[in-house]
Amino acid sequence: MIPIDDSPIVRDGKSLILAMDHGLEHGPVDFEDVPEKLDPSTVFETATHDAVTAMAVQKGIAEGYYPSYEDDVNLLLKLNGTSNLWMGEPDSAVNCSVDYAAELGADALGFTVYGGSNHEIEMVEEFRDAQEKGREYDLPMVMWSYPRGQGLKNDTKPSTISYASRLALELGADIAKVKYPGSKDAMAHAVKCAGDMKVVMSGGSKTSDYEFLSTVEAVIDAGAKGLAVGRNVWQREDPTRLLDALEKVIYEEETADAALEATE
Ligand code: FBP
Repeated sequence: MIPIDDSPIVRDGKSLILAMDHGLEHGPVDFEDVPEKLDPSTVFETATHDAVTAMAVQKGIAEGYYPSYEDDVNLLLKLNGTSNLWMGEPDSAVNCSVDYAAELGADALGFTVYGGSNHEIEMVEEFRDAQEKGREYDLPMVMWSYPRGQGLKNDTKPSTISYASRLALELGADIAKVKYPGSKDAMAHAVKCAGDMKVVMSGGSKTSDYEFLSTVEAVIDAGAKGLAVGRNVWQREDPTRLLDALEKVIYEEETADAALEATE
């Protein structure tokens, strides 16, 4: 962990990372209800909102679309990723080098580690190479810390999420992106396990405005430093309105009720 409060991907100590790597991770199915979002430019437009501190994409999307947005959006280059077509034990191919991410204008790096997978050892070794190379460019490293694999029946139980945040600290991440462990107390424990490293919540599948904002309110109360979210923003009809509300909950620490009322 290095100090990253001066990084462009941090605003007032917090981050809101808009993720759009789902076409690789889940496939086009995530765009079925919002087919216009298959055009990555539409999500880059959303990422120009002041609340968004970085947009997380894979190399191909960065190559093709980031040049038009580099003045308005901070780039988080996701270095590894796997498709849903892969049926083996959780693993993630390294699709982009740190050198190339820097060349593409990355402000930060992203890397998935599936702790507990039978491929954990190789994934952690790949993470080591990326993390150390990233230090040469002073690029913050966000770990998608997602314990999963044949030995893990429940990948969101409190002890698993605490382990996920601790593992990210020990391996040298600057931000750990973890799933919501089901309660504010469990999130507070995961935050504590991460020491001074920032923990952000992973969005998950789309829920109602109120349900989502209430969960974000709970994780901010628990000491988390923001959000890395995809579907709960860009699958919405009006992503800007939700980002207006998220801005209030994350940076101004308002309640979900107050944020919704103010943005109606
Ligand atoms: P969501 O907010 O849509 O859940 O996106 C966050 C994210 O980590 C994406 O970066 C990634 O594509 C997806 O979730 C992976 O989710 P999972 O591995 O749980 O299917």
